[in-house]
Amino acid sequence: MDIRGLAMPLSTYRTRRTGAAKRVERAFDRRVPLLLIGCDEHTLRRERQDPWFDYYCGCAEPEAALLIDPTSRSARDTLFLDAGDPARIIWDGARLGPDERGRRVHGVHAIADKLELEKRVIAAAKRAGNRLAMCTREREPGFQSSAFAAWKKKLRGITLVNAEPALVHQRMYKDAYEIAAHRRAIAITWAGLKQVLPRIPKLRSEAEVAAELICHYKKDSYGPLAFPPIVGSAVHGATLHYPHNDRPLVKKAPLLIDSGATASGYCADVTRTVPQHGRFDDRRFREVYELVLHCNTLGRKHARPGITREELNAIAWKPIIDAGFIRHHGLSHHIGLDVHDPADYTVPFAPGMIISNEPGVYLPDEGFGIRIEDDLLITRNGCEDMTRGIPKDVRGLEAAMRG
Ligand SMILES: [Mn+2]
Repeated sequence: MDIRGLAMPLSTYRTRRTGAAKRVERAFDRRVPLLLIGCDEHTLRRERQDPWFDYYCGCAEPEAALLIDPTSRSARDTLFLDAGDPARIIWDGARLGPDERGRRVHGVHAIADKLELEKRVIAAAKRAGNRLAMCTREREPGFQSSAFAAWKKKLRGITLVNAEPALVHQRMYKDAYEIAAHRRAIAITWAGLKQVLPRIPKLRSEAEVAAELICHYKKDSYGPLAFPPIVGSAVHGATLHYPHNDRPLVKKAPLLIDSGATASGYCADVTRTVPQHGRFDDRRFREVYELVLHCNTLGRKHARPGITREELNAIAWKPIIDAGFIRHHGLSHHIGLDVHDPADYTVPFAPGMIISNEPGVYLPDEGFGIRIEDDLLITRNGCEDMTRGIPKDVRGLEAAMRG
């Protein structure tokens, strides 16, 4: 049978789990077991593996769970797999089961049947003074947060604590493998944009643009998209998270495209805004475009170790605010397995972090919105614009649209 998931070396997952156990212990002043729940079959097929679960074991099997239990004498890291129903194999394909093979493939200390999970979790929590750690968040909650809520209901007499604020300090720093995966995601994204940009004058609708992009982003591995593309023609480009992509293209109007492929689960997040006929000949649009581009340049120039997100915001948005426009969103978010990666923004930027650089001006009354979004890797001396190969100045974009 084919093994899926496990994008990183097994040693990476092991090191991450050791780091997680340490961070949880530090955060709660004692050893507390950490429980991470993998997606159920339905969510996994529709979306992707939960990023927290993926980060700590890379397991792509449905209905799995991971218990990192530093109070256990015999085995700290136990992966729980669903034995599955043999009659389903002809429908869903073979699965890795809770046996020695599953244990070896995932490089964990122990493997157990999913049916054992609740009993084992309760025993572990009891050893830790009736405490159990899981991950949850209020903004953009996702699968792990639902699991947190479900277990909170289920567990009586056990205090469920949120490990996410402690664990984000691991995910904020990307290693060489993660950076390489991010680069691949950007390369796929650019390959798609490169094909689709020159076709825009021939296409009729936002839907056609979005569908062609998705086709290119999926060609590599049929992996998930970083997020559903935002393709906003004219006034729809002024809706920050425009979800519909169903209106006709408007000749000569600006078109905002915010999209990204993934590679090994890591997300690219890139926005370009182009005139649909391929020329920046509208004076007003070009004037606002150059302003946004200037702010994007400022963001890149000042993104470096030691600067906080708020300090970078103050610098990069200033020309937009001075020109009398409104700032509707932040310049940067962390990017990783989640396109909006969970992070602690009180920590200044540091080498290994990957952040977005995305100033924008949104003018629904004038019938357009402009956002120019790059992915920056913070380096020792400043940053690397990982998306620099994707044109963003007027000449570069006009050339890209000529094909
Ligand atoms: Mn973004």
